[in-house]
Amino acid sequence: MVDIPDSHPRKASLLARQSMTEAAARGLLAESAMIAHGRGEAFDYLLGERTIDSAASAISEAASRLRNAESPVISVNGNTVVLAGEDLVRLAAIIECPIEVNLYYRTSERISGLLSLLHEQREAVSSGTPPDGWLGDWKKRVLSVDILGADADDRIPGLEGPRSLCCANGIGGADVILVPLEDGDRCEALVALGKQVLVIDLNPLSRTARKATVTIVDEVSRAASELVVGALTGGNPSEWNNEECLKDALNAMMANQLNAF
Ligand code: PTJ
Repeated sequence: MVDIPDSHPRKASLLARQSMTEAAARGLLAESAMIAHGRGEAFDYLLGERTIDSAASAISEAASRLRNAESPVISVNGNTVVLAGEDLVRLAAIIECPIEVNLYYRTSERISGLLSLLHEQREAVSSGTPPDGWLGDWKKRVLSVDILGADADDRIPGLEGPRSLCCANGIGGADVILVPLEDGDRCEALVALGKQVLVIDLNPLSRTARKATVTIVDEVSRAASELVVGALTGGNPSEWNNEECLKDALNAMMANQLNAF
């Protein structure tokens, strides 16, 4: 592990790269995970590596929808567990929903490796400090978070092969799903089932970003930490205009870069 000084302007990005590299060496990531990560980094660079106002609004909207859902679930893949697992465990504890490991490039080794990492993260979060504003028995609540994915007993209709597998008591039965870094086909298939699909994707042009119910155009670890805050403070869902949110993100990227000259 290379020691990166606090003064380094891109410390967070470099630490994320280290975590991804280590996770890849442990076999937890898809072979193309770094390509996906690099694409995300490029868009984050354009954004100025910050949470823009429209993303903050999307985060509040997503938090409200999760709070108001009947059967919410947080779906996680390799990149997401490595970059934002602990905050998503916190979010699941507050919302009282399960987390499901659901992979695009599914192998039994990766599923069990990611489930083990999530169990470790749940243990660490349960003995850590509760988020500001939390009232109650934090440890008990965190340890009650169900971590699903081992027994995929359901399928997402409209998708071929192993990527359609899911859990009936997770994604299969959910009305609202938070899916960071989702692929376009699966996002579309979930929306077609009448589910609300809340995504986190730095690329506002991706098919996922355009098909989702609410798109948070932000880096997954920043967004997950703000979702924890939003889940403890959030209000009611609104009439959400996702297209406006995507246009705002594109404008923010262009304005940010043009201002650099
Ligand atoms: O773990 P698996 O098998 O489920 O595979 C996960 C990946 C991410 C490899 C797989 O889902 C994939 O190939 O994804 P895509 O189709 O490349 O899409 C990833 C999207 O996430 C792209 O639009 C990226 O811009 C975006 N992205 C990448 N890193 C981040 C991100 N968005 C937010 N935060 C990031 N750190």
